[in-house]
Amino acid sequence: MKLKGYLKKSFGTAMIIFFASTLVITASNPGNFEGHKFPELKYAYNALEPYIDAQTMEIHYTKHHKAYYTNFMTAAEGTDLLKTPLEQIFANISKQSATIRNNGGGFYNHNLFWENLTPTKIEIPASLKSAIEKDFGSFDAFKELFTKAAMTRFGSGWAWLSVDKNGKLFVSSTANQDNPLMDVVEERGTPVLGLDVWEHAYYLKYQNKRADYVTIFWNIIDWNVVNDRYKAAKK
Ligand code: MN3
Repeated sequence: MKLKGYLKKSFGTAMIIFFASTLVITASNPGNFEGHKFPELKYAYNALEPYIDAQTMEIHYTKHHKAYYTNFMTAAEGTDLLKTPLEQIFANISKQSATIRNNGGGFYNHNLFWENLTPTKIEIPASLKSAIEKDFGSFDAFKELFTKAAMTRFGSGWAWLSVDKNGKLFVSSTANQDNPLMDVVEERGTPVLGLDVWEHAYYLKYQNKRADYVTIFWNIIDWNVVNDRYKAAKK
């Protein structure tokens, strides 16, 4: 009896220590963040042809995106930013330099953009489709709004589909490399789909015809990725 009671007590103590240490680990490692990594592309440079040509993809990924990443890492060197997920940095981006804002934004936005794209046609999951229909009236109304956001962004920037703090979907556009996670933009939320409307994203194939590039975008969206992000943002 005595031994049994002792074992029971020490098991309880062990469990308390176990849970306490789990809590400490969780608190110091939000989302198990392991540092800022330059992502691998999940498809070949020519995989999105004829919609996006191989040369544009290669330059965009190896030159533009890589430069944002490198410049961000250089500016972040020796600071806590190296240990902070981009989402958290963006929430207080107004307190950071323009270098961190532009390059951290460029690094994150392109990560999201490549993940959004697919060489294989993917139908939109029914649950996401009905969420879009509920929040915009119809899928075509959403498409029209998104196209307008992409077309009317003056100069360089992005068009977004995001989830606001009430779980509602909305369309917006941001300048330069800003995004809806930043505390400096008007309409804030969690982006689930983004379109790069900088000229470097389309100029080689489409020249000045941004409208043609926005039109082909609908053929190469990975709706499963968008749906996963939507579900995560709603939690
Ligand atoms: Mn770009």
